[in-house]
Amino acid sequence: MENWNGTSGFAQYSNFQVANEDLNYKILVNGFSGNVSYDAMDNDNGYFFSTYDRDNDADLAESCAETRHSGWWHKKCTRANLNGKYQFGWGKEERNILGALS
Ligand SMILES: [Ca+2]
Repeated sequence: MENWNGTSGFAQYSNFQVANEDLNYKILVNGFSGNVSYDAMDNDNGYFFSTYDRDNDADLAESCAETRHSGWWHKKCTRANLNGKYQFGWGKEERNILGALS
């Protein structure tokens, strides 16, 4: 991944599992390694996949898929958002990567 100032980094997981449709594509992800400063996917671990028309997140006040412009394993809402807009601002750029790049 690369951020707006050209800094790049990576995150790697030794375990990455997605359940079937009956379980709303629940994600189990762990075994983080990489050169970003934290594991942003840890926030999403154990959550269900949400889309614009399937609000499966843990935020009762909003649809994270709608406000974050992405289908993702949103919790409340997310720290990593690889399907989201690649943007600087409203957010922080960290919303679109797997961890903070230094
Ligand atoms: Ca919601």
